[in-house]
Amino acid sequence: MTKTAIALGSNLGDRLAHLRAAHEGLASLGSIMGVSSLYETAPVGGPAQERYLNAVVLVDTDLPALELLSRLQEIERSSRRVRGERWGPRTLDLDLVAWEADPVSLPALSVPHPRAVERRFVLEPLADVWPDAPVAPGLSATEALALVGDQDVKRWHGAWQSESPHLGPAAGRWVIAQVILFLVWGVILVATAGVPIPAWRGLMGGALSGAGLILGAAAIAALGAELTPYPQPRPGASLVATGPYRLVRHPIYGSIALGFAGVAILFGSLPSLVGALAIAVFFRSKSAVEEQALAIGIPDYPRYRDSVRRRFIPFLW
Ligand code: A4P
Ligand code: MG
Repeated sequence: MTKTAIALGSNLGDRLAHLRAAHEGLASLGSIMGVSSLYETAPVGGPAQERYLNAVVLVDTDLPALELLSRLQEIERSSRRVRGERWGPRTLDLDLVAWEADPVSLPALSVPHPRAVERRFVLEPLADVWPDAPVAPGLSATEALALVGDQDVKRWHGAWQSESPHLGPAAGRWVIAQVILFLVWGVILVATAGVPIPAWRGLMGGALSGAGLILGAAAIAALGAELTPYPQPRPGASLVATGPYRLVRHPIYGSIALGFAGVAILFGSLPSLVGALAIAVFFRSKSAVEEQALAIGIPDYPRYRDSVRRRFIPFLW
């Protein structure tokens, strides 16, 4: 049995589904000894292309080297991999990056993979599951990792083979930051509210908060069971592409920002109005993070996002 690290990469089609299919295929080559976290990575080399999902799977296998390579290529073909431009986009790439055996350098196969040592998208997941993996003579994955620069590599939490990748502890931090922001906003409002309320402020503030309320209620109704307490999709969630706003959580954020602005106007509090603007900016950042998770778990999401530009408040933002 030879412990062997296989690097998985995909940046075409349903990337996560391709990686999951590869994981299943690899299980037929021996026994799976470890599965790294999932990483979303900027493309390295080749033409301008979409971001990759990368991971590493450790397999203990009896297969001879070239037989193993051809089985990997067979798995790539079952994900309809088409070999075009070098380093071009691909549904699935399986590279043999390192093993617990002598290095080989054949025309069709070099192990360790000659470029593994300079690529964070290989080394980070590899170090997750096999920190001592030999990636070059006398160099382990962890040592090589300390030498490579800060390439754009983002780690996702969760067992990607079966569950939706998620933000991990960062999700909770976003929620806590939001609660604190709301509380601070409330304190500022109480401290600076102006009464009595003249009619124009009542009308304008009331109309804005009312619009926020309607927008929020419609968005919650449209999301139904897909509404999440945390900024990440539910396992097995599907894209909500119907209903009045046809959007994910953004109309709820838009409605809260609108509502807060309305209340600030109602009570004539300029600081709270500025606070409502800050809340809008906060929601924009939070939703950008959420969209990254959605783009992994729901492959239709990026196309959908490009087709719906004003996702927070229809016609406005
Ligand atoms: N080959 C030789 N050694 C190996 C090995 N250790 N494992 C030969 C697998 N194959 C090996 O590979 C070309 C030939 O390499 C194979 O026929 C095999 O005999 P390929 O998969 O047909 O083509 P390729 O993958 O485009 O070429 P190459 O040079 O292997 O590309 P790389 O180095 O694999 O890079 N950016 C990000 N963020 N994430 C990625 O996953 N992947 C690449 C591909 C580029 N940029 C990327 C990513
Ligand atoms: Mg390859």
